[in-house]
Amino acid sequence: MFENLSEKLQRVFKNLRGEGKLTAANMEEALKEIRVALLEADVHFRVVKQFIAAVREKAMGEEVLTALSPSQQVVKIVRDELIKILGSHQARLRFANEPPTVMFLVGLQGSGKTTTTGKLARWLARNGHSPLMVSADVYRPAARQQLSILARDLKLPIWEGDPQAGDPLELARQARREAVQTGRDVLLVDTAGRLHIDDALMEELGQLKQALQPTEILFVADAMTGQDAVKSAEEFHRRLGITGVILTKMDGDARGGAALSIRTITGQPLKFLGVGEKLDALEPFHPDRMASRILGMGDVLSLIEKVEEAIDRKQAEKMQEKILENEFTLEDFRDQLRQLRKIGPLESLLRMMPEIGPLKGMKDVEVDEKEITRVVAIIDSMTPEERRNHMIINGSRRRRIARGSGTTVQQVNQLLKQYVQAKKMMKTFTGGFLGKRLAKKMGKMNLPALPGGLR
Ligand SMILES: Nc1nc2c(ncn2[C@@H]2O[C@H](COP(=O)(O)OP(=O)(O)OP(=O)(O)O)[C@@H](O)[C@H]2O)c(=O)[nH]1
Ligand SMILES: [Mg+2]
Repeated sequence: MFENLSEKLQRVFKNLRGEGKLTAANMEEALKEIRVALLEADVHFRVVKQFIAAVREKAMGEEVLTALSPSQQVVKIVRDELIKILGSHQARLRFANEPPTVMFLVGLQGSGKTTTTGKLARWLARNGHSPLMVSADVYRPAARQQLSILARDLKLPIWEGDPQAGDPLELARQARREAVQTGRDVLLVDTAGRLHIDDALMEELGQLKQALQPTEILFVADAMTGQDAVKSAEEFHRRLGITGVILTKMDGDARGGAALSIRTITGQPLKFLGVGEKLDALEPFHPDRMASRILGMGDVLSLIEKVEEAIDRKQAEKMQEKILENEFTLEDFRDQLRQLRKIGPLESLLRMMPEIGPLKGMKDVEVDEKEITRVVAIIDSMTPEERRNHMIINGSRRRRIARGSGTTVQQVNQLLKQYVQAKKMMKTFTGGFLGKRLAKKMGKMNLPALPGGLR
């Protein structure tokens, strides 16, 4: 997602780099290109207009008569404006004063409501809540079954009710009673979708809203449908009142226009992104991170979150200390590799990283299960002393290790190289801070500090 927009914006910045200073002429040229890039990314024309006007005003304003280079100025202004249209700060889920908090997931057919109900239940459970799910989609028996299967996979509770039940209202009420009785603090209500917004659907959702007084009405939209997603969000908000949006299928080749438009057009924030079919493919939406992603800085923060979720916290802290002390040994490397297996395909993680510093070129590294097994075998064949200090592993030791692990000296060499590289990489992003190289790079771009003490 956003690849084209990223590329085009970077080209604009690059062109400006040659300019001595910002003038009305070169700025207008840049603005024209930014405008085209946004429209091509399927951003709503009203948003584009507003965006361009804001960038122009800031760029031409007195505040830019500074020592900054034109390209630096424009990157900063564009980034700030991107964050603004994306929502300025992270919009968190709200919870009722008195549990259970009721959350509806609404939207058109096939937008991802049921899947997202499961993902959200998982996310809530992992963030200190105890969700109960219910499907109020009585029109297709398979719809309720679909959520039951997800609940079973997740090992999270669902109110199934009478399989023949024909009244969504009754089902939802029963589910809330169940939530109260079993002390569940969030009730997630998956609702039926329609091909188009029609009166019957709105009527039904209106009744459900009246009866259950949800704290959140989350509009689930398929990002691939672009401006149609924005239009239906607008319509749902007008007729029902939504409290937030979840854009699904952001892993596909959506151009990103919906994500960039929805906040301005509906006035309601994006709260989560669906980034895959699996149940862990849900990310809280962070405007600043998205802006960085669009500007091609990669999404280091999301990456760190993912890594941290998979890695045992205590162990991660211990590891962080070691890295800081530069005591990250081959043994730790082996443990890290074992942990990495839990995170998922390394390539998809690497794709999220910025193209900078020691990470450059790492994107082509493919780590498969077999390789991890081999690496673990090699490290197991070392003596404890060798594992603590790789510098002592000379030629004859390498030959012995290769023999012991059933590998070749080349493979041992390769592993040692990878270890040194990993050591550098770990230093770059483990533990919630970015390495010196990234900080330096960001300093050059004159970007404001990232949240979470990332600089
Ligand atoms: N790639 C990708 N697929 C998704 C995502 N979210 C949902 N899907 C897929 O989209 C399809 C429809 O998802 P559902 O959750 O059944 O959609 P729904 O809104 O409940 O559909 P109805 O109940 O028929 O209205 C399924 O094949 C999901 O696997 C996502 O973030 N990424
Ligand atoms: Mg469904």
